[in-house]
Amino acid sequence: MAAKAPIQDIDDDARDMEVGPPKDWAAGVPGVLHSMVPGIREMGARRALTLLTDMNQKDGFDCMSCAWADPDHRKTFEFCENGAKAVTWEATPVTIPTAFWAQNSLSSLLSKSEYWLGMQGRLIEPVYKPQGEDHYRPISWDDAFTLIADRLRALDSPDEATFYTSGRTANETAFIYQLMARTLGTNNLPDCSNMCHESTGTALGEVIGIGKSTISYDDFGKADLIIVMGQNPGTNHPRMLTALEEAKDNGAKIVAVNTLHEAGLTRYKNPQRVRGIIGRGTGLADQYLLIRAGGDGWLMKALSKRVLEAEDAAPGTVLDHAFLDEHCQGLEESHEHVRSLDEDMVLRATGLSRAEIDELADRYLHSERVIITWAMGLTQHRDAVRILKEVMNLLLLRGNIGKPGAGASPIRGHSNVQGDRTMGIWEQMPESFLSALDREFGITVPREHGYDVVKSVQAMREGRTKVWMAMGGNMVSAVSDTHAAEEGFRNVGLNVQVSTKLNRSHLTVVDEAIILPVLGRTEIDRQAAGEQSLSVEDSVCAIHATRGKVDPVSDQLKSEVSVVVGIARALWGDDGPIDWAGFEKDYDRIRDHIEHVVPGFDDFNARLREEHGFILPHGPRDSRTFPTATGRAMITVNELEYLERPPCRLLLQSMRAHDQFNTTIYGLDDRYRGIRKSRRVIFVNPDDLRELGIADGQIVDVHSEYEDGVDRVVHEFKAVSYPTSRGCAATYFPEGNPLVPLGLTALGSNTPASKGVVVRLEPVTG
Ligand SMILES: Nc1nc2c(c(=O)[nH]1)N[C@H]1C(S)=C(S)[C@@H](COP(=O)(O)OP(=O)(O)OC[C@H]3O[C@@H](n4cnc5c(=O)[nH]c(N)nc54)[C@H](O)[C@@H]3O)O[C@H]1N2
Ligand SMILES: Nc1nc2c(c(=O)[nH]1)N[C@H]1C(S)=C(S)[C@@H](COP(=O)(O)OP(=O)(O)OC[C@H]3O[C@@H](n4cnc5c(=O)[nH]c(N)nc54)[C@H](O)[C@@H]3O)O[C@H]1N2
Ligand SMILES: [Mo]
Repeated sequence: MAAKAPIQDIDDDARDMEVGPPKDWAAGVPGVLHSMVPGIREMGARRALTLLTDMNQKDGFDCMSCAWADPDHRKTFEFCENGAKAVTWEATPVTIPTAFWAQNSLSSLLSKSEYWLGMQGRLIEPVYKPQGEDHYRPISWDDAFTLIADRLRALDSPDEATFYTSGRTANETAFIYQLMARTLGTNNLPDCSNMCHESTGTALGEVIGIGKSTISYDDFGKADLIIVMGQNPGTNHPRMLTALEEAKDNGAKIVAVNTLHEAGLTRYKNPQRVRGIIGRGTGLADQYLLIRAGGDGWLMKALSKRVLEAEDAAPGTVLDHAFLDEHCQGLEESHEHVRSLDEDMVLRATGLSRAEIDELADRYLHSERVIITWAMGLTQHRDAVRILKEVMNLLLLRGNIGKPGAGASPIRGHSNVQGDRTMGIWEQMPESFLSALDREFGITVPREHGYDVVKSVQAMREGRTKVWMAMGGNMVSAVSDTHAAEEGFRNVGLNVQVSTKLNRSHLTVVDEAIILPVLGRTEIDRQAAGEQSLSVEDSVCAIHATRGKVDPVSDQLKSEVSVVVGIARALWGDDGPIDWAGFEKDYDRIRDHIEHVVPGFDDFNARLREEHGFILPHGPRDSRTFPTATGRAMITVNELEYLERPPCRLLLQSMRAHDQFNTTIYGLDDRYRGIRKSRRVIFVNPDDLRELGIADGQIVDVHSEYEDGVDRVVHEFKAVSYPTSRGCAATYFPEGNPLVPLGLTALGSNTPASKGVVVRLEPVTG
């Protein structure tokens, strides 16, 4: 195979950083060219073309780069620059040779960057690190399964084992994985969603009875107003820009609410249109609100207040009375509460002017169909759940739920994070699901809630976790408080990582560890009954098949399904109530069980084979039926928190650069923000820099401050003057994670509050 892994690591030194002006547009020709070149160079033209033309197509595979929905009318190239990077990264022909493990000790690998680790190529053989040794070495699949089963059997309690899932895992795998954990007897099923849209699930669950988006793909084209909050689609959901452009063509207005100016929200050059190639592209945001961190709940409340005042001025004409009377509860209490909202507090908490808020209120009042979309800028705050309940309050007042062109649209991150939850990956699945499992398999699964991500780190640190297993992901780098997390991981007896590529979660191990290499989305999965398809659920509850298209990079790889089955059979043999071996032969059998356990999956196998798959039922979206305790949507009263910023401190968020997928780093550039050759940047408003006496470009240490008094610090970052809102700074994740205290989490959802950390900058001299 032609390509070689890099021998040199890339040295990320803030002093090498080149800083140019941020761009005011996203995508377009450079985007697509950037996306094609590395793929073709590394994989060879044929493999690259097969993959890029099969991506997100019927009969093809689902792109793993985000959970954006597929339109019914797909284009030949239904992918974006970052999707192409994700595919290239996975489908690379570079593999890690057996000699690598003897040549590289764990201690030496720990000094390498995530970039270098990922660039070593695909993991292709199971490896094992015995206690007391500093090297992994090859182990057979059977020995690995037996060893894992032995350690699990030896536990004093099944709750000493924890089973993590990252959101790339397909529905079928997720279903049998949670079944294995629960058959063993634990609900310890943390997942990346705990760090992602958990706040969304909590808030929407309370308000409308279901934690998922209330819109379908076509609603974007029917909306009058789309408010995009706390989200950077130009980098993280690039295909969403096409939907926004189409909405604009149909007359919609777009408002961006963000702590930063993001290129992709300003202007879009569509690579599939002539206008995008040669023209200026489409201006996207009609109004851009540069909000103070964590201020979004206050903004929503201020808008609700204006809606209620408009109703007072012209009774019966502003609120959607028919909807409120028939479907909602709590309007009066909320009305009372919002009426007394302190406008000065609103201005302080949002950093916006009254005129800006009035303008958005006016837009809202004059739009019949409004969609509000959001992502991590809203969910990763201490007050996230209340912020999202205020989003819902605003939508409910004018009936913007369950009608065409309107609704709440959380945009999910990992490509199947939503589906994993539907399949039971959650430490607190409801009784209805657990009893359905019992009935279907003739077992009794535990009822006590298990650990989420933050609780599982706490359990590891306290020595309560003996076996840690991860179906994908890189939790040690993804979770907050990196050093605390590393300490926890080093306490675990056996660490089992099911992975495609090497990352730091394989290295922060002390006792025993095993890496099990698996097929990726792009690769053909051959089992006894023939080539297998899997299924995924996107952000708008659409279920469709995904099927690998190229030969696996090695014939030693197993599918994720085979890995779960291998461990389950080593634990329980073939005589128990569950036919594990049958699951592996033919994934249709897994789907038959899903059909019996999970509502909405009737006739699963047949419908999955239909052209576009199918959409899961959703009461609020389909018929304005709300599966809450009262059967009504809840308008709620929320006392919002004001995110304090002590003098000479900044509110820090950690977010994604353009050249990364979560903890996977593709390169050191962040093209749209004008940053090249280093990721060690902290973006600061020019007025804050002046006030702090720090020069643009100065090298600083960043310390976070939290009530536990621990000094959390990252060293030698370059302070760069940038259009962020006053007092609000930004850095990248995972580099910023050591600054986020483990205990700083969203109330109600326990999501690390990685978008609202109080920090101080200390200039580095010399
Ligand atoms: N290429 C690529 N695609 C991805 C990913 C990736 O890493 N790379 N990750 C995937 C995953 S798992 C996820 S969850 C999504 C994440 O998608 P995003 O949520 O877009 O990801 P972030 O980079 O965290 O961006 C957060 C945005 O919120 C803004 N923000 C921060 N704080 C606030 C605030 O208080 N209020 C407001 N209004 N805005 C705020 C930030 O400036 C930034 O624009 O993307 C998915 N897609
Ligand atoms: N400070 C800060 N922290 C954050 C965030 C933030 O915005 N700021 N965002 C949070 C969010 S939204 C999320 S979702 C989490 C992400 O947390 P995770 O999902 O745990 O992390 P990833 O980086 O997506 O995982 C990458 C690894 O997954 C493995 N992998 C890739 N493809 C496959 C596959 O097909 N199968 C298997 N088995 N393994 C595979 C590879 O080994 C790769 O190294 O991070 C969270 N952490
Ligand atoms: Mo995410």
